[in-house]
Amino acid sequence: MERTFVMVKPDGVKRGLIGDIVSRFEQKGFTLRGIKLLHIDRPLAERHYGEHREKPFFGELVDYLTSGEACAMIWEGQHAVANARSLIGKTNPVEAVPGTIRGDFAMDVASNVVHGSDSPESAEREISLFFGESAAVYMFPNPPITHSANA
Ligand code: IDP
Repeated sequence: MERTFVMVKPDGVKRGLIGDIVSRFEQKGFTLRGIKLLHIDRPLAERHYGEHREKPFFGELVDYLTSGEACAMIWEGQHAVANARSLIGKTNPVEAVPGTIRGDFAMDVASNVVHGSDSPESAEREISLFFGESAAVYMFPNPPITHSANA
């Protein structure tokens, strides 16, 4: 079984798309292993998109990612990385086929609603970047995490 890292970016959260996106992953057959809402700070955004540091749109990309809350998720399944990328669609929504998340919900490459890891290695790097130690907890829901009123 493979895991991938998926994130509803701030424009997707603001537009109320978390539910629809989670639903598409569930319907496809993925298993949800971790989910959290967070406000990404600039150092985390810069690390996450480090490979794009030299690109002309890097500043705009970091502004975008830090502009509001994002929803970070770990999804597990067969060929999780490739299956997630096909659900998400092409980077540029102009090229993303209708039926994909970007094809259905986005118009502009600078606000394309969702992120999905591009390789199993990136997925593991991004999972530890966003979930840290807790990734292991989320990975093995047995025994489940219990929250006690006394904790
Ligand atoms: P991906 O998100 O489909 O893996 P990448 O090429 O890794 O695509 O780009 C990362 C993110 O950078 C994109 O999802 C998009 O938000 C942003 N981006 C890519 N190209 C441009 C651009 O030309 N202008 C503004 N933002 C861009």
